[in-house]
Amino acid sequence: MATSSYRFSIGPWNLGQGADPFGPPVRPAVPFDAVLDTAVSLGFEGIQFHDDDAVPDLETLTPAQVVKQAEAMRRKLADKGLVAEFVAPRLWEHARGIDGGYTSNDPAARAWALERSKRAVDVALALGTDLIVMWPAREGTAVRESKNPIEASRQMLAAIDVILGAHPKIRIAIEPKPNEPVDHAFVPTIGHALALGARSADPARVGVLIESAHAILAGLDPSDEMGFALAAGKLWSVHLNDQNGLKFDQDKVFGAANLRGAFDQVRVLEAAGYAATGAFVGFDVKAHRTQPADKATAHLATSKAIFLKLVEKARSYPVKVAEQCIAARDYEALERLVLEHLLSC
Ligand code: GLO
Ligand code: MG
Repeated sequence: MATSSYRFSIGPWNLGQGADPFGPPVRPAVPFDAVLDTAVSLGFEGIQFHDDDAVPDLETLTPAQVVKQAEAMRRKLADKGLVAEFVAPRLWEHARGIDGGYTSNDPAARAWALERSKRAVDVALALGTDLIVMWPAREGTAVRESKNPIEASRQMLAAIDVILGAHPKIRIAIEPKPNEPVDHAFVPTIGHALALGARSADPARVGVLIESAHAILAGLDPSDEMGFALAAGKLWSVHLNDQNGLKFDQDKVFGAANLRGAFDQVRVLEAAGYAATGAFVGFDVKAHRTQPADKATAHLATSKAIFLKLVEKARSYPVKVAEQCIAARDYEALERLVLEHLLSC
């Protein structure tokens, strides 16, 4: 299988303006059409959407108007040879989602979150995708005693069922993250996500999106998280990136902090035949604040180039020698084999 058989995707937030909690934007906003052109020029076929990336101001529109605008977006994508990968209801930026959506302590906010998620389903279908990504950003607490975790778990499950109920074809990929913006999130790992999915009204339609950095922030190995989901046939998308230990979510270039860890992720995707499933490889990376606008796409190009080099490394891995090391239980020799393979040209 050619390395090019992987399908790559990006979201408009991966072309950000460089703001961080201590400084304002330093680059002009990238117009949506320029996002699409960048995707095409870098060889990305899929576009990831928040619901309001696809239909700006969707809160002010009727459901019919929302669908009409999403259909127009689908035509715009098709004109450029692009497709929509998924739609994520962006509950965390709206004022009503300040305390979370599905798990807010305000019943009116909870009702809003469910309605907004149903609109996101409309947007997804009109864009031609059946995949909803659920990143439960503010579904958690900063003050632990402010929410009841038993009730919150039930509310998360009920939200999944509402989204599944919105259309018989719709699938949900839960993207767990243990913290940020909240201190403790209610669905922090892939295990939690799959357990919720298994209890949903239609487990076959609930899977996961694994982001490397989110697994690392949970103290877990991303390739093992992927392996767990792949064994269950539930890895429906990935956000590859990197993360230097336990701190704020860095969204570094894939492989930038731990090249061996990146290799292990590619290896497990290769072993499972991920490319053949048709699922996308996304890079949830952001350009450093220091980058000027004309160099603020390099993080995407580099992530993709490193991924493809690691695919070659996975395919040229000396499997027979590795098997001999394993059979002899000589894991020191295996360690050296892996390191030398990564260093070889
Ligand atoms: C943030 C998340 C975020 C999501 C995106 C799609 O940490 O990774 O980028 O992936 O909003 O829901
Ligand atoms: Mg992500």
